[in-house]
Amino acid sequence: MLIERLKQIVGPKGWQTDAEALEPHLTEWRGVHRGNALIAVFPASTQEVAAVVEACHEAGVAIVPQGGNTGMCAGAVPDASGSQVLLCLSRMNAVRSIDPADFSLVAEAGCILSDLQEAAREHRRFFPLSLGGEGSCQIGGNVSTNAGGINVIRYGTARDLVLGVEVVLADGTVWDGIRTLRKDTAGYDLKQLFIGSEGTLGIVTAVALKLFPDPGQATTAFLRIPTADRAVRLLAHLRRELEDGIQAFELIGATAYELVQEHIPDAVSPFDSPSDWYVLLDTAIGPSPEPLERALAQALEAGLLTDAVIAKSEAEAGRLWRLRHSIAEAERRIGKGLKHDISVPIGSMQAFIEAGAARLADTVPEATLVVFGHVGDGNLHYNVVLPDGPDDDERLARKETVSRLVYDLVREMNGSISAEHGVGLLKRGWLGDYKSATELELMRALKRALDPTNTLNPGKVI
Ligand code: FAD
Ligand code: 2HG
Ligand code: ZN
Repeated sequence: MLIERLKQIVGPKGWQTDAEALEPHLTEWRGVHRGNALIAVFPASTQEVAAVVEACHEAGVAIVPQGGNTGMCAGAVPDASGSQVLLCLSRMNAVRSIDPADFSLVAEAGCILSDLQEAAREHRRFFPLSLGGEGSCQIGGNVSTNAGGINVIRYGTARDLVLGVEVVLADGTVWDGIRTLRKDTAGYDLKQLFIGSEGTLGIVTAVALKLFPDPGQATTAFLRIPTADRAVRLLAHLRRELEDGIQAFELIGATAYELVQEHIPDAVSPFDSPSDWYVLLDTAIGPSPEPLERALAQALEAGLLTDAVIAKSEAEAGRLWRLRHSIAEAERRIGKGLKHDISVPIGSMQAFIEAGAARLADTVPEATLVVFGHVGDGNLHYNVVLPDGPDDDERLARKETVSRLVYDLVREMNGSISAEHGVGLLKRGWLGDYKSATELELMRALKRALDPTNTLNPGKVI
């Protein structure tokens, strides 16, 4: 019987069927979706993952891979049937090797992102992937969702940071694609198939990552700006003045900012009076804040900002970043808003914000807009919170209307309905409406080729 076989493969420490122990693995971060599982397995090695996958494949039972379960689109939770096997990577958390001279690191998929940042730092190297969930998300999950975060403007998304992957394929075969080569044009770049595929094409068991020279302590500034379009102009100005030394550049709308101050006890605004928009930025320009001060003074003169605070210490910078990184948590506390992690060309951002607000005010005047995001990447978190209420048919229809309105506008502006969180379960229904038939068929062909029996994370993405 499958359950007994799985227990044997992973040993006594490697499985759970107890309801209480399973609970945190069955609900996604916001509690919007809850599933059930036949069993959760916690393999300790690639060989164990391969044996688990082979056993499930032979038994015709589906597998849902789970990393830190911080994902925002219900990709890591099983369906409600109780017939799927949850495969958690948390015990595979070893750093296999760090090569400072090669600026690379090889780690198992279950390593927590902040632990990898620290491991790189110990060797005076920098691993730039950074996001609010970094204390609990795993590198396997980051790679499987092609995570973005705050440093994309300078270092790219997870995809840009991966040199190689080790993957267990749908029948249990292990593909050892761990390489630290910067150049390799021998055939298709297969690792790209698994990056961002949300566990539907293979289980990532290890990754080889790029490291960078340690840029040292960033200079952090928090700004009040009058309109969102100033953020785009300000970014262009700072990139020019600081020789592209901008490392992070985040836009925060007033509602998101107020939510944080209301719901996160230690998040305190550095400003005495409110603004419609704020920018939080990090620069990698060496220890002196002087070039940033000069560039900000010019921006003030040009009306691109109305006030600025530059952090005087690492602790102060940490407090400013806490304001930004707490937005998702603050929003979670007020309910289950409709999340739209969209992107549009940077030049269209202001038009998107204006048109979105106008259309939503017409259609759902009762909605609250929580807008923030990674401006430098053209990525906005355009979240719409409706007043509390039971999810009856009318409310569900209203939610659908809201998301369609947002996604239609995204399409009009040649954007994407998902810039960083992925599709998972929540956006699967939308993908068909916003991708071309050709793209969808290519995706299905890949899924059929790599997972013909639909063993890996069925019902997600496509
Ligand atoms: P999970 O949630 O466990 O899984 C995500 C998906 O990947 C699922 O489909 C799962 O099946 C699959 N998966 C997980 N591990 C593997 C594996 N080893 N092999 C194959 N498939 C796997 N995302 C951003 O991009 N940018 C942000 O700025 C950002 N900020 C966040 C802030 C907060 C506070 C939180 C809670 C989340 C944030 N996220 C952000 C969302 C999320 O995408 C990331 O947290 C992270 O990349 C998910 O990693 P995880 O280990 O938690 O994956
Ligand atoms: C962020 O940028 C995350 O903070 C979460 O991507 C976004 O909560 C959200 O909508
Ligand atoms: Zn984000």
